[in-house]
Amino acid sequence: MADSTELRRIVWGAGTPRTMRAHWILHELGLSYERRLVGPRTGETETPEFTKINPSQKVPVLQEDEFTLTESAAIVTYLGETYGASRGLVPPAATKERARYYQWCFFLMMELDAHTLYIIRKHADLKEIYGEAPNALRAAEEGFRKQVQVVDQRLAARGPFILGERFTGADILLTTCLTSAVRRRIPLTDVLQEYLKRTTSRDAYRLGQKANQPN
Ligand SMILES: N[C@@H](CCC(=O)N[C@@H](CS)C(=O)NCC(=O)O)C(=O)O
Repeated sequence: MADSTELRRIVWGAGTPRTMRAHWILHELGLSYERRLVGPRTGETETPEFTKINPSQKVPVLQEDEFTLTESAAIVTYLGETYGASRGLVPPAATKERARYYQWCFFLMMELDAHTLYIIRKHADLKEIYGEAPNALRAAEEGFRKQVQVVDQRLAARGPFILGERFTGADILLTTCLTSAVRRRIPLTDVLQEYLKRTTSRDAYRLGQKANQPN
């Protein structure tokens, strides 16, 4: 584990499944950090101070001294690799296992998060802001149901976690996608519900959830 005792570490953002990913991995690693409870659509991500930190005006953001990192999957992978390699939170670089880790991370971020759940969130819950888009909504829901079957089959065949025996950063990404789906009342198979019970019963999940409270 890299020595992190001298670093000032800050997580910007709380209250969403994507910010949860940063809080959760930090609790898996037992690393101390400060929280800045900036919330989306509050105007707080649009201040000049925050825009300097993340020009895309989005959370989460991780800072370690002068180093600033955005994108929840990148934050999980960076922290997991830097401080959690001995626990296998991210498989070793330049191995087939790492390639498989990336495969699942990119799949989850594109197929379950950006292309589907985020579209559903924007054009259902937040339609007052982003507008109604029934066709996009239907396609997103269908897309989610289809792609989540791939995860279901993988877990049924090669679980208990998405890479097999070991819990990794990819499980943080998957769990937070599935909890979003549950919130949107998208039905999940028994395999996925069992998986969620397994990952959300971790102490670090509970602590991360507490830290992810917006106030
Ligand atoms: N791909 C980014 C997405 C980040 C993102 O969309 N964050 C939302 C909250 S979940 C946000 O900050 N939205 C602010 C806004 O759109 O005003 C990640 O995974 O970190």
